[in-house]
Amino acid sequence: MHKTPRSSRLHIALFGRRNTGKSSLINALTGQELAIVSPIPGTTTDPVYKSMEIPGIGPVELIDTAGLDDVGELGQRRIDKSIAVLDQTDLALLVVSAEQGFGEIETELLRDVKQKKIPVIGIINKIDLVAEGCTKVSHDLFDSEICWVKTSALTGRGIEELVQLIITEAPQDWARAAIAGDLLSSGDLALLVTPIDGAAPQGRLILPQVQTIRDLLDHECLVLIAKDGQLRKALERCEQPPSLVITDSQVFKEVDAIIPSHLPLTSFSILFARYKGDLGTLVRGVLTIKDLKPGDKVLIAEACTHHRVEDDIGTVKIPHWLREYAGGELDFTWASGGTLPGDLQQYRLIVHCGACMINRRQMLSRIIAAGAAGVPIVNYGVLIAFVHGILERTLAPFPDMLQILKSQGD
Ligand SMILES: Nc1nc2c(ncn2[C@@H]2O[C@H](COP(=O)(O)OP(=O)(O)OP(=O)(O)O)[C@@H](O)[C@H]2O)c(=O)[nH]1
Ligand code: SF4
Ligand SMILES: [Mg+2]
Repeated sequence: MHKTPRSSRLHIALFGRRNTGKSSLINALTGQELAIVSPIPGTTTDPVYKSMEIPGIGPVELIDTAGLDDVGELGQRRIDKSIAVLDQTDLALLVVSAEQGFGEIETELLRDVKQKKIPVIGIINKIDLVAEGCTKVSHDLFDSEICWVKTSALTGRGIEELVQLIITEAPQDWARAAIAGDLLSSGDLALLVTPIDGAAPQGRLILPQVQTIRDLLDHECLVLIAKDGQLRKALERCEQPPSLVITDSQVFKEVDAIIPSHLPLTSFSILFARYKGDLGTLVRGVLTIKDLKPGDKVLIAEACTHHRVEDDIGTVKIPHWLREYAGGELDFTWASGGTLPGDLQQYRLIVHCGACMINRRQMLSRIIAAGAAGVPIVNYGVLIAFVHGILERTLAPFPDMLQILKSQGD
């Protein structure tokens, strides 16, 4: 098992003149002091790659580059290297300083970016240094085809908006991230455990199982599928142990007891929490359940109005589990449909459904909205794993996530 490979990460590269704040923006986006920042123009001299989780987006590769207005022979070599980064860029961020403005250098970069069909976001940084409405970036720019955002890497202004734009402007194929195939290599065997009980639909597997199988096949993996009752037999049949076992959460306890502890085991619901959202944020969110107190407001948000069954997960099971953690009654609000309510700040926790009817970008937008309101968010899949005490093992294939669990003292 390994971290999200570089190739599966969204590659976001920052371009612009020296001293516009490219490195500072990397630090502001990640909330960490990763890139070297200084007032001396030309601090970044070579492309610098940082593998990062951006809260709300997930795994990305951020590429810092040297300024496009560097001078001299050495400077030109640096510019050439910066421009070469375009060939591996999924999304370009063009940074201009609000004090300095837009010129030939930026026009040229936009021409290259357009030619290569790379989506681009324009950033007017250092907005804190100029009076409102008084940037040197001329107004006709805003009529251009690209989106612009005003930021201050120093004060954090506009960073949230920038994250939203990254999500909406990122190329479509990035939105179709892998479900499980990126965790394995070509030819690896995945063992899938799919209980078929009275609740299973007639004559077919459920959609997340079908999608996982397709994803594994697309990644040239081998797939063995067994009902929980036949798991031991399936293991005996394997000449070499499977590289990953994926089970329905309902039978996790039984599967956990059978699958040796050195074999990676996860659940469909965890894989889908990652596929549909930002697993790191959801894991951080679930850990706040332990701090719930009686009377806290909890929003249970479902993305569609589906048919409710007896013992419904959103209206019965989850409220019951959360009351147990809080040690008393909670103040629940249920919301369903296209948008989240506008007044999120009032909630102590947001619990979101599995999001099967909305796409990754829509779910990420909701995660960002929760983050902007300062409210932890978790989804059904991660919450179920947590309350059943299986979160740690289901996260084992994702070392970054285990790190989050450890750092939050779980
Ligand atoms: N006031 C203000 N200063 C900023 C902002 N962003 C960056 N700076 C400052 O501008 C200077 C240059 O920032 P860097 O992040 O190193 O700029 P860069 O574009 O990476 O520069 P090079 O690596 O030289 O190309 C530093 O002194 C930063 O503290 C901002 O939004 N507002
Ligand atoms: S998990 Fe799917 S079916 Fe259930 S509420 Fe969410 S979007 Fe609708
Ligand atoms: Mg720099």
